[in-house]
Amino acid sequence: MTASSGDRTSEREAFYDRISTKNLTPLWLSLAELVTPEPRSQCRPASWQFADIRAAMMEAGGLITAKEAERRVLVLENPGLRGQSKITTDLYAGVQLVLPGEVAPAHRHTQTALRFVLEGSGAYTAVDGERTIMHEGDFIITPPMTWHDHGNESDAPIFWLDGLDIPVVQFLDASFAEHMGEDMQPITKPLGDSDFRYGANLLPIDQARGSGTSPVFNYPYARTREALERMRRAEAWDPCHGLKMRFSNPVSGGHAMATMGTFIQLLPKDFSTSAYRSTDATIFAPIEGRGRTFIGDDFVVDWQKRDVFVVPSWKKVRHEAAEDSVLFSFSDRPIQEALNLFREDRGNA
Ligand code: 1HN
Repeated sequence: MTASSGDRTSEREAFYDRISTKNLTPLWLSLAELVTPEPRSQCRPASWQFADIRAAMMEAGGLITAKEAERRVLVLENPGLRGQSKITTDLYAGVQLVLPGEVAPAHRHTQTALRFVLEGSGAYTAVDGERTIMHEGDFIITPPMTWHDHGNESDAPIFWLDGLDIPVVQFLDASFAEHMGEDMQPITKPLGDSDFRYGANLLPIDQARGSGTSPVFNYPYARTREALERMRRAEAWDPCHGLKMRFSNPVSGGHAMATMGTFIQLLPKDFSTSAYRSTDATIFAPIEGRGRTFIGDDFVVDWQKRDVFVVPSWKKVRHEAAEDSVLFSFSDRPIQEALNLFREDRGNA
């Protein structure tokens, strides 16, 4: 064999050691790992059953209050990324529980958050002076640096999936956070204000193009579900996605948030999708139905409503719906699109 860049002669080793003291290191030892022909991720396919999460959360509910914890959340850690509070290489996910009568006090931070309500109805979240009531399947956003607090005035526990761009902000060293010092922020707007102002295909006449974050902050499931139901009648099925829509910012037409793309997908009973892969590792949370998803060559998830599973970058994914199913999902797609890095492979579909 001819000498490769990685062959370690004693002369080379001595050189590497010497330059190391000057904080220098040879690229030729790491180039192949840095610039790979295809994504090579530590992120692994993984899944969580809601029954397990729920049981652990109820136990957590007996150990610490939402207020003491600030946010009573169990982090969904990717098995390939343990100890890093990541569900994918650049996204965070957790499940939050607010028990009846509890509050999660007001704070704000540069990280963007999304909520997807898994179980329960009637709790509120407040974002910059406006409350919204949370229902199962609602998708709610908390834009960067907006004050937010949650409370549950209903008589049942509420559970939701939190998705945040924490690892992105960490990578950029751009984390800022503040406590308001109050359980509840002052409410200055009526319920539904941002929805009727921005969510009715109308915009204020002098509305600027905006900041990349939607002024609508609750995308209620009732309306989303109705839209999917109307579209299914047209039978406009995509072989890779069934019927998949993205949540949009009505001001820009872009994604609802700058860093995380969010999607809702209807798969009718007995629909099987064609193999698909894309560079945006994606977190899925079914909210209706039951089915099976094949990820890569050897990972199979049997999922039902409220479970969570993750598809790493560039792993082939195929869904089979055993019943009419609706899947919420999110990924870093807006970042990849903005940087011209997003790629997908639809097979021949
Ligand atoms: C956060 O602010 C919330 O507001 C949930 O509900 C999870 C995880 C890390 C940092 C901030 C929330 C969070 C979080």
